[in-house]
Amino acid sequence: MAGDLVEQLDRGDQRALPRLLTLVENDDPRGLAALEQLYPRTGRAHVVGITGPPGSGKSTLVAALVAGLRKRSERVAVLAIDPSSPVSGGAVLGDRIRMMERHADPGVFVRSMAARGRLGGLAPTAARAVHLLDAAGYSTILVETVGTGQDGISVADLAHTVAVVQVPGLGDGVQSIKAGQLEIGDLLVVNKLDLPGAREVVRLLRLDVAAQHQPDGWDTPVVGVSATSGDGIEDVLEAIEAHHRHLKATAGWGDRTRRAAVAEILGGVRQELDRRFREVGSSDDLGTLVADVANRRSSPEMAIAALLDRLGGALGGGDPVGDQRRG
Ligand SMILES: Nc1nc2c(ncn2[C@@H]2O[C@H](COP(=O)(O)OP(=O)(O)OP(=O)(O)O)[C@@H](O)[C@H]2O)c(=O)[nH]1
Ligand SMILES: [Mg+2]
Repeated sequence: MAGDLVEQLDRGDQRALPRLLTLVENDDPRGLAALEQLYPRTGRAHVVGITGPPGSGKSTLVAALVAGLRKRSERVAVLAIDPSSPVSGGAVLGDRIRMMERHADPGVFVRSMAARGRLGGLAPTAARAVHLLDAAGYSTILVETVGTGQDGISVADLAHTVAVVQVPGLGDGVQSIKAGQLEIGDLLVVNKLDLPGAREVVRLLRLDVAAQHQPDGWDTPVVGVSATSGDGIEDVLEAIEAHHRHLKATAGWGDRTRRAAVAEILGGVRQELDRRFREVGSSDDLGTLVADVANRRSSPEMAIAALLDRLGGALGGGDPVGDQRRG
């Protein structure tokens, strides 16, 4: 079945894509088998993360960027992770794209994904989704995510280029920007430029950026935009493209690609370890171990070692030596 879907995708039939994404999101082995086939031909798409506080206008911005990229004949896919936080009352991204009548455009694909509470953070499920979109031939993949900084979730682990969206009225200008948020930005986008105070945020951020040391020779641009009116959208697109060119002209592209691979591999290991740990943790074995520790028949350290032993065996795909002995 996964093979059929891959074939379908190869023929350019995009109907396979939502189904493959669902399989991958559910950690279905058929989805993973399809990815196994598709992975060698991925790595071409430019992955752009759009992150920022709830209600800062990320979805509005993404919709405007999609329109701009389509004018440049780019095929664009959008992955919205944990879209539309209840706090902001922001519209679901799909609605915004539909409002722009892009739903009938085969050059645009939009998908929402819930990542919250998933083991291993943003990677690896989101990374797998990105690979599928890449394999489907989308040249730009926009990933919208609320930058909470919790759960080790970082879009910087996924994207070649990260745009951090800021808005006026968050309090004391630059001071209000969450620590760690600014640093991951390859470009800083001040949205809602039509609102009072926005130009002041641009000015302060520029001062801030100028004071920072840029080790890779990239000068982080600060771009003001009004996503609703479209004012400044071209500047954002140009900054994204300039960063793309910069990465390609330097070691940046390879560095970012390796960084994403590390996050995906380690996230995957953590996810699998967690899953197996839960299996062991809910088994009768654990009850026996707990009883032994409680009765002082065995020490907690011995129980820990016994559990780790079982996990290690499980990860190694069973115990080949033991199997041989038994077989
Ligand atoms: N004045 C003004 N309002 C804007 C602008 N861009 C977006 N908004 C409004 O801000 C609100 C939130 O916009 P969204 O695009 O949903 O924001 P978001 O960051 O995607 O929100 P979440 O996904 O819920 O975190 C909406 O009411 C938008 O209309 C802008 O440039 N100017
Ligand atoms: Mg949104």
